[in-house]
This record gives sequence, structure tokens and C-alpha cells, in this order.
Amino acid sequence: MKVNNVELVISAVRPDQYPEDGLPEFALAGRSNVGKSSFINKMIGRKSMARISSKPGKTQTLNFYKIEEKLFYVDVPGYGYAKVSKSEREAWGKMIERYITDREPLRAVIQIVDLRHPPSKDDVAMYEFMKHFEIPCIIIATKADKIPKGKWDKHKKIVRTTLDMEKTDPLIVFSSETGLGKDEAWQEIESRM
Ligand SMILES: Nc1nc2c(ncn2[C@@H]2O[C@H](COP(=O)(O)OP(=O)(O)OP(=O)(O)O)[C@@H](O)[C@H]2O)c(=O)[nH]1
Ligand SMILES: [Mg+2]
Repeated sequence: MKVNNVELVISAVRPDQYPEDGLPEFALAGRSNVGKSSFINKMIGRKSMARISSKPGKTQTLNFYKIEEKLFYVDVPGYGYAKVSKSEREAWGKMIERYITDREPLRAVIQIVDLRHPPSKDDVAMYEFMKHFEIPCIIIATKADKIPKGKWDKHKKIVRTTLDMEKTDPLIVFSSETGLGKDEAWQEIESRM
């Protein structure tokens, strides 16, 4: 999709603030600092529309980016940030759980993992959560620019087996630096709108 028009419609902390225009939504999930906001920026061709964190764990809201009046990317606070207190973590969990399980316009969760490393326990738990609630998901393995091309296939396999991914779920190798995987990701998203 060629993107000219992007608008941060709301940074929501409660469901009654979520947009009501019914456009399809694609939510980002992933470890803090894994590259969720960078993914959005690359997909929409903006350098800094979605806030890239210098301080991981800072984003505590659901940020709804409206793209071309056609869909929303929903930037979600990352999980697994050690310095977040237990009560904050619980509040986060409730907000995300409720959004993911109750949200009618949600078409898929885009789960971002780091291609360089095996998925963490939290990554596995997130994927299992989506399977349990039968949420469609697209897995993006990002930061591919940080390892040699010759290793991508091997690392892809590790991601698939560690998450115990369903065969039909897409796994796309991506880089927010180079734009690798951008077209494939857009195809996957547009096919679900
Ligand atoms: N080399 C490289 N760096 C990346 C890539 N994607 C993200 N980064 C870097 O990783 C850091 C974190 O990126 P963010 O996009 O802010 O990560 P996030 O998942 O949104 O983080 P939180 O909002 O804290 O959960 C930044 O320094 C980015 O520049 C990538 O594909 N390649
Ligand atoms: Mg972010």
C-alpha cells in the first residue's frame, strides 16, 4: 500500500476511548524494544511517526494510527520490561488482554520477535495466548539486517519451532533498517482487511 496519509487518532488508556469508525485494526505485540514502533514507521514510510523509544517500557497507552482512512495500526506497549512494577505489569496485562480478546475490528495481531535470538518465554506465552483465543496472527522476525543473510533460514526455523507455530501462520523476515519484508507484510495485512 502506498501511504500518504497517517494520523495518530488517539493514545487510549480505556476501551471507551478506542476509535469507533470500525476500520480493520492490526495490533503490534512484542517484547519491549524489539522494534514494534519501527515496524509501523517502516510500513508507512515515516521516520518517526510512531515513537521509537529511547527509554524502553515508556509507552503505556494503545496508540491508534489511522492509515489512508483504510486501517489502523495499534502500537501496544511492549512486554517483558524488567523495571516495570508488578502492579503496572498487571494493569498492562489486563488492558491488552481485554483489547485482544474483545475487539471486534481487530483482524490480526502482528507479533514481532527478534530474528537474532530464540523467542523468549514471554514471546512463547504471547503466541500461546493468541492461539488459545483463536486470534489470527502474523509473526514478524525483525532486525534481520543485524545477522548475515546466510543465517536467516536457520534462525527462522528456530523461531518456528520455539513458538511451536502453526504451519499456516506466516513468518516474515523483516528489517526496519533496510525495508526487507515490507511488501510481503503489506500483502499479508491487505489480504486480511
Ligand atoms: N538494526 C535494526 N535496528 C532496529 C530494527 N527495528 C528496531 N530497531 C531499533 O531497536 C530499538 C527499539 O525500537 P522500537 O521500535 O522503539 O521498539 P518497540 O518495540 O516499539 O519498543 P517499546 O515501545 O519500548 O516496546 C531502536 O533503537 C530501533 O532503532 C531493525 O530492523 N534493525
Ligand atoms: Mg514502541
